[in-house]
Amino acid sequence: MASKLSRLDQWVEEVARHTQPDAIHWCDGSEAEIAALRSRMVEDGTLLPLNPATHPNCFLHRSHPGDVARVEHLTFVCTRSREDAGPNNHWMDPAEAHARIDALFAGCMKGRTMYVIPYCMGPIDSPLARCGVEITDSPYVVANMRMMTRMGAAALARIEREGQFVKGLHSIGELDPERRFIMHFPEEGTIKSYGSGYGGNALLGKKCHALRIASWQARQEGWLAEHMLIVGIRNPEGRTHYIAAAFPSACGKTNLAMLIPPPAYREKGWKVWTVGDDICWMQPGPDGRLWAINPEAGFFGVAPGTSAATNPNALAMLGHDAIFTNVALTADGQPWWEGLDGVPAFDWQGRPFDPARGPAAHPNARFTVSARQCPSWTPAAEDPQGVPISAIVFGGRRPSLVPLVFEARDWRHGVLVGAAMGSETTAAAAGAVGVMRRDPMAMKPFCGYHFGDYFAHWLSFDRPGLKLPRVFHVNWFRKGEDGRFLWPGFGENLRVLEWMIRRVEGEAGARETPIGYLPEPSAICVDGLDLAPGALERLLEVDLAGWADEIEATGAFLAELSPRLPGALVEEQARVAAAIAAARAATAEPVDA
Ligand code: SAT
Ligand code: MN
Repeated sequence: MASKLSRLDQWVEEVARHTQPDAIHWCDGSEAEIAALRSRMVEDGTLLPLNPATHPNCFLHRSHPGDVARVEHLTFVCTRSREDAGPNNHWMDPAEAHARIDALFAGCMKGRTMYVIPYCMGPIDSPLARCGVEITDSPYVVANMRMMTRMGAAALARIEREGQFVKGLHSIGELDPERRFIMHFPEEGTIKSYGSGYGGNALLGKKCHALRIASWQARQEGWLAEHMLIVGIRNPEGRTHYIAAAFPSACGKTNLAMLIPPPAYREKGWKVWTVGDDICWMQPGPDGRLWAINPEAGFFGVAPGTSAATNPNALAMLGHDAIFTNVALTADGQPWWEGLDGVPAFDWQGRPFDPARGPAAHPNARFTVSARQCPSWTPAAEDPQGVPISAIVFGGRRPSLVPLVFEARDWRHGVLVGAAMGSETTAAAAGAVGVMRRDPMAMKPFCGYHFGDYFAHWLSFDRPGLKLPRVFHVNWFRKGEDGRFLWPGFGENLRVLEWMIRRVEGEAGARETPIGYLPEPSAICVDGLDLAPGALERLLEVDLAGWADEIEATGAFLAELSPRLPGALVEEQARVAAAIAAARAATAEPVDA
């Protein structure tokens, strides 16, 4: 009988025959290996060494200027039945998709080395973790995967033991946007990505495996693969609560995950631990709670805006052993982006900086760094059983209407709140920025199957024996009439998390409204905070007329998922709509006195 590993060997051979690399390199994850790769990339200009005095072992990578973000219009979910991919995905028939992308792969690695990267998503001994193998012709991808996943010999050993892995084939091709596809075959556990070297398109362990393929597997196997950070918060009583929070790309997940408590909170003994900043896999444990791991081992964060004021932990972890992509450069070879002190000498394309050409760093410039370099990193991130989740938080960029925080009535309402999420678009994906779009659970670009089935899967957790987390919604991005943010955000967000934790512990009261439970303004501690007069009241008001429109829009959006939209969600939308209508009727001025 063929050994389990031979399935991998066979596939590697097959790919090599098709792509015709000059050499094949199996990555072991060793220091020697990365050192050799780095020197080669420095030699050919793929990496530029940064100032070794200020940033030892740090490098700058300048991507092709047309390859700076995820490309959703070229990203496909290729299921046998079109319906299974849902209206939330671009779909192509699997046979056609294979044929089209295989044609691009033919001979594409001639003159290049083909790297075989065995990796594990999650702590190497965790039953919640899953393995994959990425084949790529990009040494930059290898260097990034080495930080973002548990890559190399240990992962290969697990794959050998289990005989199971997700197959990911990647080539930068010609970096031609006309010859670019990111294809997913969830039924085969396969990913094929051609023509881009950018993070989410090329580091296949991340969005392609850990979200699109994993969400599909999670549904079959009864767990959840979510676009969520995981943060641990220890209160002064010494109890640590883990919170999982879903926000769209570039909406502050990394900042929230690495939050530093305001001084008064620090003095009282509050402490924040970072488990993950982007992806969360969770499943019910023997005690009925949801237990979560961060499948990643590093951070691929947005650089612009990261500063000593917004995220000191991130800044501290970026002083050594990091890769920067599309940031600007100071005259003395330090990485630079908007939000940092100092002045850039060169923009992200290496041209002398000219403000007339726009920002110096690309708005989606990124850093890649091992999670262990973060000062708030916790060894709990390596716990094979994961961490228990006390609360799930949804949020987006909503300049108006949506309050600073509210809590869902129950799980079913929480699923509706997540399904109704909306946010203004950001530079993390190609296309217009600042346009409001529905982004349920921040999974619009990442759910590997029909949203209707996805919501049904979420609802299926509402069953006897499970002790589900409370569900909240936050909005750090509410603006006043003057266009300025009403809430300071960043470290001050702990004030809102404190209310959530007190709710979880059964200590905080709440005001019941048609959209859920809200804190009274007095329940949010604002000591030491310089809020505009009346700002907190505005942040916590429920504009019933606005919400009547919002819940109607939610209903219309959900209706597009029929007939796969679960009836329970339809009922829940109707329940909230009726509650809003009743509250409006009760508060309305009598028409004739
Ligand atoms: O480019 S990634 O998808 O890896 C980052 C993001 O957009 O969240
Ligand atoms: Mn993300």
